[in-house]
Amino acid sequence: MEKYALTHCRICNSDKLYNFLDLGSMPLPNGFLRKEELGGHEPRYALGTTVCQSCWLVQLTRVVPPEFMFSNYLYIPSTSSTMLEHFKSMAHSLITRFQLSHSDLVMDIGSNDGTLLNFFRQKGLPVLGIDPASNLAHLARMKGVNTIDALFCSSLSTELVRQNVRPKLITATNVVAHIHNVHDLCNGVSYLLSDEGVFVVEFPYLLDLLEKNEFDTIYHEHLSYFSLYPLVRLFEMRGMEIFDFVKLPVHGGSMRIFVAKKGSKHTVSPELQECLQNELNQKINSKSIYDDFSNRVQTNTKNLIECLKNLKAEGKRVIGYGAAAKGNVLLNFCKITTNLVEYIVDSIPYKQWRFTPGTHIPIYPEQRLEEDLPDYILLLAWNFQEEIMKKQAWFCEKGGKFIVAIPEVKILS
Ligand code: JHZ
Repeated sequence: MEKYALTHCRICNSDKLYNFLDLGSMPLPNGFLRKEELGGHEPRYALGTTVCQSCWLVQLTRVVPPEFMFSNYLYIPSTSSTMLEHFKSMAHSLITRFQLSHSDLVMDIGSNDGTLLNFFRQKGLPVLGIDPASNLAHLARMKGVNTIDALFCSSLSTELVRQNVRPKLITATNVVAHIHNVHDLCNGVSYLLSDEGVFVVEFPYLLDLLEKNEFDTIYHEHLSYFSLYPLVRLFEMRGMEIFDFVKLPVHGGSMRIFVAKKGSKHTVSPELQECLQNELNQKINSKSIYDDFSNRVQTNTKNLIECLKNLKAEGKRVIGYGAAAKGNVLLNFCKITTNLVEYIVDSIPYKQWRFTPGTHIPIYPEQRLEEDLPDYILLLAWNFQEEIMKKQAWFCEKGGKFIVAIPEVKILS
């Protein structure tokens, strides 16, 4: 058996898996390297996608153990004003919608540096974060956000209940896709949650990923790519139900779902059925939607390589913006190294002065751009296009141009 191979769907256990886009083998996309690590061995892991032909959950064909990826994690959403605003409005709208009071505990799974919980804390609510990355848990505690550094699982939940921890609200933003045993997650949440409590989950939405060719968001950390259809089945299997959802613009198109224990007071939104029907109308339950996506990805990436090669031939200088994990997928898949992109600028101090995994492109602070003035910027963090282009408006004023590769190659000035 191939190492880490997925043999059965993680939701419905079916073995009827249909493989579609194969991105080859590449290093972990958050595996940034220090200069002294450059000559060393860099482990690579296969990256392929498959869809379950029973519940239609899209998932990776291999499951890299979480401890390889999350014990010292470099992803911090709070460095972006878009995400800060997003988390602030999320906290405030949840407090209002569920009439949370000062005695209601809010728990966040995958709490990162505590940014989301801090907005609840500032409104006087007790909070508890759970995150396996001890570097991030430390940052959260410095903000006053009580955090346990551990992977969330049902045994942790049993321990917390023993200590009388009963959250009224549990949040999980961009983390459920990281979890292999989603049944254990649901068991843990259901056991912990107070009877009328709500579990709020945010994830990049599969239909957006497919429609907008966001193939670079497919990487080892993201084991699942959710639509509502398989999630309804998952929660039903665990005695819970989705009662509402909201579509969100973040991360290229996301979905926020509201989940409660079956039989709770929360009424199911009539729009839920419409959304499920729309997913079926879009044919998420057919092989063709996945094959078409795969073909578009091959064409678009070929176009990007050609565009960069042409610019190079014209003597133009191209750099990258945002050493995002997704950017590393794009660079590795297209085999773009310093031959086509000289360096990358990024605002996160942890990433600066390191090198991109696999492609070994150096990463510098954003200020480098002002001192250097290249001709083109390849926008690797395309999900922050508006924020970045606004911040660097001077670059276009001086004649510089941006290249975006998703949904398809375009030059912006
Ligand atoms: P960003 C993460 O993916 C990881 P990534 C994770 N696995 C997940 O699920 C998804 O998000 C949703 C930089 N930047 O946030 C910062 C600037 O330099 O899209 C980041 O390195 N200047 C949890 O890694 C990168 O861009 C700026 O002004 O793909 C963006 O990475 C801004 C706004 C960002 O996540």
